[in-house]
Amino acid sequence: MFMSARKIKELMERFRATSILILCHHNADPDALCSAFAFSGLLRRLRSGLKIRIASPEGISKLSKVLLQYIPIDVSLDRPRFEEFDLFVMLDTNTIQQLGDWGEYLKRASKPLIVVDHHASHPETEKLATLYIFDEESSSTCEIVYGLLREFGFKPSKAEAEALFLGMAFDTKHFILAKPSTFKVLAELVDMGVDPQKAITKLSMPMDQSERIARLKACQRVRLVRIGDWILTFTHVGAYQASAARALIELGAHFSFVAGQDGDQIQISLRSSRDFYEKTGLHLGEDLARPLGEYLHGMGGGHATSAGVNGFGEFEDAVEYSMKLIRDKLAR
Ligand SMILES: [Mn+2]
Repeated sequence: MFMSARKIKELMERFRATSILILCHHNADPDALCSAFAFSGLLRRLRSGLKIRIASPEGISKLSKVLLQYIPIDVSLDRPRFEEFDLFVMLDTNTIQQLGDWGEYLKRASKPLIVVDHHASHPETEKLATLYIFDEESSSTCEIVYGLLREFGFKPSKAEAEALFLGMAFDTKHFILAKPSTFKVLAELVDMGVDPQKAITKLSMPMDQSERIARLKACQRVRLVRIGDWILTFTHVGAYQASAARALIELGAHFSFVAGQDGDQIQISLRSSRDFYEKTGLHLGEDLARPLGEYLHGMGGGHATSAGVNGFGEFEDAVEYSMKLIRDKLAR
């Protein structure tokens, strides 16, 4: 992290960047959206008159839409004309696959790319990025962006402070996953005028009827596998895979695998409990999602207890291969 701020400045100068495209991952969550907002503020402080566009492929999440009422952020959902920009920034996103088909446009434009992220780094992204700022220890991309603002000696505006607070609150599941460093940053943001109780209520949203049904259907179809004392769950559902995967962990599973199939395409959400990761050492992003993504001719990655895969293949086949990977890891 150290010296990252200077590298950003150097890069902007080296490429004489005057128009910058900031990209969030598809279905941008509050961390992606809020970090994009704060990062655009950082860039504007570095150089006046910059043309900055924030864009999110395949829309933004429902909760992010709610936050747009509070955060003055202009996010474009249409595919930008990549060739019009001279610098790209990718936030909270560790593979260009998470940009959907925009990833190809980004590659083809072959312009300098800054990646700021807190997910496990991906070798392909390492190759693509001109500057890769990642910190897997960080609670959120917002926390990293806050660190960058401070490295420059910039004080976030009230709106930026609030946005950063919301992104951090969201990614830490309302501070359950917060680290000591997170609380230090949060305290500073509160000093800047963020009302934590007011802010946090902006993140609660009633659950959709369709999400409830997807979660319950996923539960109904669960296949239970027990390995020693570990309870593993495998299931599939047409939508809300991530939500269903979380729900299964809340219900008591140590591990959940929820796939969604669309023709020959398959997307999989993986979650595990903290103790499962700590006692088995199985890192979902690295030990499971990445090799499974390769196996399915797609891409996978993520965190220790939360990861995702996009690829091609059949549910049964993906389950079988995952079981093999898990058994191998647990046997060690
Ligand atoms: Mn994040």
